[in-house]
Amino acid sequence: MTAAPPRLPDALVALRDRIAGAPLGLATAGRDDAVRAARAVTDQIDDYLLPRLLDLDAPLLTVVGGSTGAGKSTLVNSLIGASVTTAGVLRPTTRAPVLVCARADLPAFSGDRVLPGLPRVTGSGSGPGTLQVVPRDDLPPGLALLDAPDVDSVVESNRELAGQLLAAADLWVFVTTAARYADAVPWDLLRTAQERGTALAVVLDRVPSEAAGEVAADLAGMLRSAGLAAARLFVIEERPLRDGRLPDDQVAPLRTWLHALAADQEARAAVVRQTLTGALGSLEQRAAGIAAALEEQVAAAEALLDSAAAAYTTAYDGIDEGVRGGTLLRGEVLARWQEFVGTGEWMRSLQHQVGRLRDRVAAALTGRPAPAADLQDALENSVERLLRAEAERAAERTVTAWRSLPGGPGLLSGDDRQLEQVSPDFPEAAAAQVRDWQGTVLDLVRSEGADKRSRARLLSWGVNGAGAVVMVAVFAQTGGLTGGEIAVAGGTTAVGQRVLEAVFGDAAVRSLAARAREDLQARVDGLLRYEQERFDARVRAAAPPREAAEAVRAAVRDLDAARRAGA
Ligand SMILES: Nc1nc2c(ncn2[C@@H]2O[C@H](COP(=O)(O)OP(=O)(O)OP(=O)(O)O)[C@@H](O)[C@H]2O)c(=O)[nH]1
Ligand SMILES: [Mg+2]
Repeated sequence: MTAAPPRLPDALVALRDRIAGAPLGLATAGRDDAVRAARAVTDQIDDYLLPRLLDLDAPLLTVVGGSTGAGKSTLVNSLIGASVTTAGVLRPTTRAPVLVCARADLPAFSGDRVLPGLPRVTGSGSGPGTLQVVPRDDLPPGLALLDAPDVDSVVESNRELAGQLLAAADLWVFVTTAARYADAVPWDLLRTAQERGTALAVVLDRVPSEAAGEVAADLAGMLRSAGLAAARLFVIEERPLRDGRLPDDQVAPLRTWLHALAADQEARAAVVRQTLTGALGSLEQRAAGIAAALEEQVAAAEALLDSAAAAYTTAYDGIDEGVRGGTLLRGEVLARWQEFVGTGEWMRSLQHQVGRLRDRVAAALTGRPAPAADLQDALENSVERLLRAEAERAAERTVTAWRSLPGGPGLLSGDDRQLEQVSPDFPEAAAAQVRDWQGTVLDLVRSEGADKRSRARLLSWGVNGAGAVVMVAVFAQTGGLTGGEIAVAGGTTAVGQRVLEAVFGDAAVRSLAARAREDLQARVDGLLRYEQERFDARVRAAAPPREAAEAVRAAVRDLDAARRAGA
């Protein structure tokens, strides 16, 4: 048995929460559109759909919207017959919307039933971000008029607010003028109205009387080709204003139409149903667009994470190769090693005389502790340098890759210089890890030498010296050196191994070196993970979770089920 479909309001709340909760933080190609769409959907659910569904009989909210300076405020004042909203010569004049309703309808609009994000103010002087509510006895109950800011404003917040208000309308009264009825932005909104089936009336304002017929016919033709033939068209001719208001004969037809709508409960309900059905129906496609953008973000996030992971895996491999391949034994380390066991010549001549060599090493270790410490220091520096160089290269590679990946540049902006380097505490952390590793190696040597026979030898050699030899053995596991270095380092390996084998036996040496290498690998892994995490964290903070798109789609399916169950 399947669960009962959710109630429509619950399904809407769930969809709203899914969409609002999904971050679209990566600057992918579809991001800006998706952010706008997400905002529009969540706003329309809160501002219009939920309040309307919860009270189907609430007064009709008629939003007067349209081009900048088209005369929207003048029209509202003229319809009421009083100056309830400010008209003016400066653009834009209307920044905070003004809602005019019958006194009896005041409770329907004074709370946060519709447009809950806009705090209500009464009286004049309302600032941006508020909704001024004006009760009037001369407006019939059942109908409210909202004077909106300009849809094509130079002020972005005005444009956004105008769009939000239109989405909250039961009925749009769209005001344009003879001069600008073909402008692009208003037509984008009219197309939206068509797509959503919003109830619509169009006012062609400020028409020179001699051109009224021609312009009205042209606009009517445009409305027809846009699929908006059902929209009522009202033509208002350009006349001198009286008290800032239009002559009554020009506004009478629109006023009569609106008042008739207010008086006819069935007609009003039909308008509500039309807009409501259209808005609900539009959600599926709008949400699908958002889900696609979420998927695009998830894919982009994966590519970004993959490129960071690849760069740091390369670093890990590079370090491992450096550790096993003997490259660490060059230069300073090699010099200290030779100092540690004696001269290179001595080493070569004694390669096959392990017993004597052991004695010699023992003497060196007990008599001169300094070379063991020097060798350890040299090893430490050399390992640190390798770690740092590889970590730095990984950071550079990641930054370079991100520059050309979708969403990448946005994550780098600001401090990519710093990201291109190792993190500030890396050198210290790496040094600490290498030192700790050396400590671990010494512990391994100590515990390996726990049986009586080896302990005696070990004690005569000193743990530090034996540890240093294990470390050298770790670094010379597979050789891999070229040219003249082979002889020296090969000898080094041989000597290192033989010295140790003489103490512990060869199986023990192999296992010691293997464990020492594993321990170092784990430390390197930890260090690099920390470095990589700087990149991963940015992606995680910006990108939606993998399941976000499916969650939106599931919410749409639930909404669909709720609509069908309610129908
Ligand atoms: N002569 C004449 N002037 C008009 C008419 N309609 C509006 N105006 C003037 O045009 C200017 C703009 O009118 P508003 O009503 O403020 O226009 P609006 O569409 O509300 O403007 P915004 O709120 O800025 O988008 C004002 O100075 C009005 O007095 C008209 O029909 N005839
Ligand atoms: Mg205005």
